Amino acid sequence: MMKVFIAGVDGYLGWSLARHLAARGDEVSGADACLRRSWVQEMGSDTVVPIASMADRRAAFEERFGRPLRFFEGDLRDFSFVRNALAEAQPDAVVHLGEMPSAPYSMIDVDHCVFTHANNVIGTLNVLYAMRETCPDSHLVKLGTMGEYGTPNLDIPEGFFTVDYRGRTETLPFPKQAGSWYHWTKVHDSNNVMFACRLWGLRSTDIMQGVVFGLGADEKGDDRLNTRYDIDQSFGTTINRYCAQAVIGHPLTPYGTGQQRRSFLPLVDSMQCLTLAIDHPAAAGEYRVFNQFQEVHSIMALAEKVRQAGREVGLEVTIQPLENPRLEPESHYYNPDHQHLADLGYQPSLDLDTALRGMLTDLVPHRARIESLQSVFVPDIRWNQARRKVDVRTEP
Ligand code: USQ
Repeated sequence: MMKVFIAGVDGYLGWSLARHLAARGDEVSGADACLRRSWVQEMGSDTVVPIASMADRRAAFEERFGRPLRFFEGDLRDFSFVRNALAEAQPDAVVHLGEMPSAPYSMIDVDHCVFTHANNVIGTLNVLYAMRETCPDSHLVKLGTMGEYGTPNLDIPEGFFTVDYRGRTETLPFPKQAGSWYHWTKVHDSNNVMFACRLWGLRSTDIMQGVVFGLGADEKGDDRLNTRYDIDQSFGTTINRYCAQAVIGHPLTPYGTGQQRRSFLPLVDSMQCLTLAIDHPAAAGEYRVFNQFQEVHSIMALAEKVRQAGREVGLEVTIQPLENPRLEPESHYYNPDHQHLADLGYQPSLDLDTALRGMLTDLVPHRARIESLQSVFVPDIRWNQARRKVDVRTEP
């Protein structure tokens, strides 16, 4: 039995992980300001799979797992809040998922860019200082992103590579070339976490995770335990949007030529991998990096896969590429390593085609709700346009 503290326990990944760990007998605590709910509303959207209030989630959690989820409601930007929560929880592992996770949201205007930086970078610094003060031997599992690397014209190692330069050799962090203000906050976090490990002997695993997809419905059918599922341009990831589009007959929306390549993994495998990291902590003072994904695909190839999966479950799916609202290379080399998690025993739990058919089937009961939200399928946040929209949400 481990004691695990999840920062961001109300989110898509955080709530799934709380359930996953409790089901195997871990003692779970967590913090959240529940801001994700407001950000998605700000996008004019809502979770397609309805989720319960945190109070109802906790009641259902205790009924199911026979022990409470110890919940700390508050903001990671408030250092004394973080310190007090960790001092009380005394976790073996801190899983930090408590960040603003959307590239498009961070690109809306100066307010959203600055908010994303303050929220993510300051929150992480507070977690690091609070761990040093209250639980310095605890293992920090920090959620980074594959997007930290960008799409260099080189193979991408797991965090570090060895360079020969002017007759000397050194192992160095792989250069980061993030593609949005959000992705840069993760780079800044990585640097800060790496430095804290060196400075104070903290132990940390920095997870470079690919794009996650899938529904996190409760397997025993208690709706209060469901995880959210977003489909808007900021918080809905590609495959989740494609599958929702497919079930209502909306054309799939690859951006531009669709030749952008990304790494992907299902939500259940994200849980499997985070658990492997928790169960195999880094050594004291060690900062290590795991690239966490199952497979690499182009955005257009994925659209074709969703079309094929749709055909197999009786859905007529069309594809209508949209002008790319983002500034990103559409034709590029992409070959990231992912050996560390495999070495710890990660085995993909299902193949992509099976996963897609399952998602389409599971989304059919939510058709009416997707139809009512379908205006969010058309993106209007443009990377290269400066505009100011001042209602950034900083309160729940
Ligand atoms: N895309 C489309 N059509 C859509 C939505 C997206 O073509 O309807 C394209 C984007 O232009 C991009 C790619 O799909 O080329 C991925 O976009 P995404 O929205 O699925 O994912 P991204 O913005 O990269 O961010 C997501 C998560 C983020 C995480 C990241 C992992 O929101 O939290 O860090 O995936 S990674 O992509 O590896 O950086």
